[in-house]
Amino acid sequence: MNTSLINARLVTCQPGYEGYQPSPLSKVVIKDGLIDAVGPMEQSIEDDDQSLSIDCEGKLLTPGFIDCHTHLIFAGQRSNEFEQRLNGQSYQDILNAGGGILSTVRETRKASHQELLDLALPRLDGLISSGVTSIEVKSGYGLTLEDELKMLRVAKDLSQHRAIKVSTTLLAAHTLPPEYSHRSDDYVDLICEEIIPHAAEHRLADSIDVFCESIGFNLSQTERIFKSAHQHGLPIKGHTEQLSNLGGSALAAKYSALSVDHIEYLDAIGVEAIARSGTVATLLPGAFYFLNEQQHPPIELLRAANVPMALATDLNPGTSPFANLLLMLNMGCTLFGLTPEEALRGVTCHAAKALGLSESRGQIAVGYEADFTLWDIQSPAELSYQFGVPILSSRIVDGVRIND
Ligand code: DI6
Ligand code: FE
Repeated sequence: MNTSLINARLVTCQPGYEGYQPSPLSKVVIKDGLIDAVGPMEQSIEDDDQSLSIDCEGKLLTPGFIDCHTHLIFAGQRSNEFEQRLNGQSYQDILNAGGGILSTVRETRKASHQELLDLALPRLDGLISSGVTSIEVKSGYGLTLEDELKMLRVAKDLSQHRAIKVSTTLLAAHTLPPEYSHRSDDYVDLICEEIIPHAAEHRLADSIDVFCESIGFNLSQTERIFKSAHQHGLPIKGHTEQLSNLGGSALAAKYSALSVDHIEYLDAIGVEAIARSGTVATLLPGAFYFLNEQQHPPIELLRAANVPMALATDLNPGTSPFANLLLMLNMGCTLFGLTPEEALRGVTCHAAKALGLSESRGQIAVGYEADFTLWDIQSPAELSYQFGVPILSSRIVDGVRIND
């Protein structure tokens, strides 16, 4: 049976001016979970007589929101470090003293699959309440073969419990685990020779990520991991230029990265490199805000080079404990100077591209997956403008209306 969404004002997020202008009252016909036809209400669109109709009552319908960068799976919390930072210690000091990412690694290693799932679901519900229908989830708090795969399995399991589509990313190269202290190349061997092959073989990862930073992995280690990813048929992403400019983004571009993320310290050469490779620039204003960073990502250069910009929560316990994608639209505009249109594209069409899904998600267009978010607002700028007002009307995933 078909489903029709009727009386919807569409913001399609297709390329071009029209993609941001709300349409007159329209109808979307859905067949087998895909968009089959789109047109104004008065135009007769061929659809099945038995079609089920969902009346959108003149509300605004966007593509389902996509949070393309999260670290949703972890145990414990780090409010103590938040206090330490406010008492004068830096994020790097805390990591060097064995805290930071490593304190979450200790907690996550101890937790079972079920415990990690139970901890993740309330956070996922936060994202869902901000209109999200697809998420990316990274590993990176296990740092052993077994614990990294455990995290990826929990991520895959989320869609058994909520109406959510999940892309998984292996981030074994998040930080050096204590057992490899002073042996970082040996840990990179483990990643390349065991963890990536296993994750690929068991289809647990859709992409491979590296934290390329002085407190993470250097350029030659990052390149080895990118090469191994490609050998196993997996695309790459990078946490690059977050705290300094190492050239990780240009390296990622050389390996046709889907996205480079954070990129506050990205320079003109890096922008040129990612523009050539068609890599998405993923902006993470939650981490910038929470760490009280001063260095802004090079928005003007990215615009001038026509680099697609995505926007995501980076939801994690250390640098962005925020389970709400609408907050990132507001922060993207207020902190980084994005326009509300750029912010909206950042969580729809460009977020889809950052996951390698630009042909199937992130736009309201024939042939695309029937994932939508229905909003009780008049203009799309309201998505970036207000925060905390309950504007979500409902989500539709694969053509099915979800009552969250
Ligand atoms: N950059 C970040 O902001 C997060 N990971 C990364 O590579 C931080 C993760 C954490 O502090 O737990
Ligand atoms: Fe991150």
